[in-house]
Amino acid sequence: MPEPLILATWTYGRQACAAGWPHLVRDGGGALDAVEHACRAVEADPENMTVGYGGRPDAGGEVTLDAAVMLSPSECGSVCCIRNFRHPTSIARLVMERTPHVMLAGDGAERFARTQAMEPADLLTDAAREAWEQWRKEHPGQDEPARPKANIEEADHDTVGVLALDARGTLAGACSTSGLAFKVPGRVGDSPIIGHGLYVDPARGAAVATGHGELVMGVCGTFLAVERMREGASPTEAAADVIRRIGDAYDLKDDHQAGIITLAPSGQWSSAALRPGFRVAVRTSTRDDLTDPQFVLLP
Ligand code: SD4
Repeated sequence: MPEPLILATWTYGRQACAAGWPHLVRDGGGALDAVEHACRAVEADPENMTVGYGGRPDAGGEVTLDAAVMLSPSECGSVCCIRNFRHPTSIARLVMERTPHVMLAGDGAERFARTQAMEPADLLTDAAREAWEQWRKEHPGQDEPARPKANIEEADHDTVGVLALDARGTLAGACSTSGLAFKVPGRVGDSPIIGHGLYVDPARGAAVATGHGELVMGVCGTFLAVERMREGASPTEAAADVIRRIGDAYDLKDDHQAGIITLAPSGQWSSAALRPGFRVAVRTSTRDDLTDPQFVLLP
C-alpha cells in the first residue's frame, strides 16, 4: 500500500499541503479531494497576490484565473480566463466530472459555473488594485507587456501546483493561477492546458509545472516529463530532461524561471528548476517541510 504523499510548488505550498493533507488521509477522501482543497486554500487567501482572490490583475486591471485538475488522460478538466469566481480549481473539477469536455474558457466557463451553483465573487483586492495602479504609473504605454522577474512567486506569490498520491494508489494533480502579473489581456499560460502545466497518467506518473508558462508550453513540459517516466526515466531524470529541453529551446534571459515536480506511481518524486529559488513543499505522515530541487540547470 503506498504511503500517502502531497507535494506543492513554492514556499506557500506548505499552506496548500496543510489544507490538502486531511482530505488525503480521511475515510472517503483521497488524492483528488486533497489536490482540490490544497488549491482552494491558496485561492481563498487574499494575501496571496496571484492565485485566486487577491491575484494580480492583467495590464488592463482585470484579474483572470486559470486552473486544471487531472486524474488520467480521460479524466481531466480545466478553465481559463475566469473573472468572477474565486475557486477555478473547483470549476475545473466540475468540467471534468459533469461535462463531456476538457476545457472551458471565459464567459462560457463562468456561465457553466453559475449552472453548478458556484457563488460569483470579486477577485480584485485593494492591495492588488494599488499594485496595478503603481505598475501603470511606471509603464504608461497601453500595450507594453510586463516582464515578471524570476522567482517573483516567492515575493508576490503565484501559481500553486499540487500532486498527491493516496493510500489506494490514486495519483491526482491540480494547479491554479492568475498567470503572470500585468500580462497582456487575454493571455493564457501553461497552467490550464493539459500536458503543459499539468499531466497525470495513473500508470506512469504525474508532473506539474510553474514559472514562465511560455517556456513550459514550448516543450509540452509536463507531458514530456511523464512520457520520459513512461520510457523508464526516474522522476529526477524526467524533471531534469524537461528543464534541459527548455534550456536548449530558448535563449534564456536572467529573469526566466521554470520549475517542475514529478511523481511516480510508486511515490518516488523529484523536482527541477532552471535556476535557484524554486522550492517544493512536501507532506507525508512523517514529513512536513520544504526542499530545494534535485536538479538546477543554471547557477
Ligand atoms: C503561467 N505558469 O501562467 C504560470 C505562472 C506561474 O509561478 O506558474 N508562476 O505562466
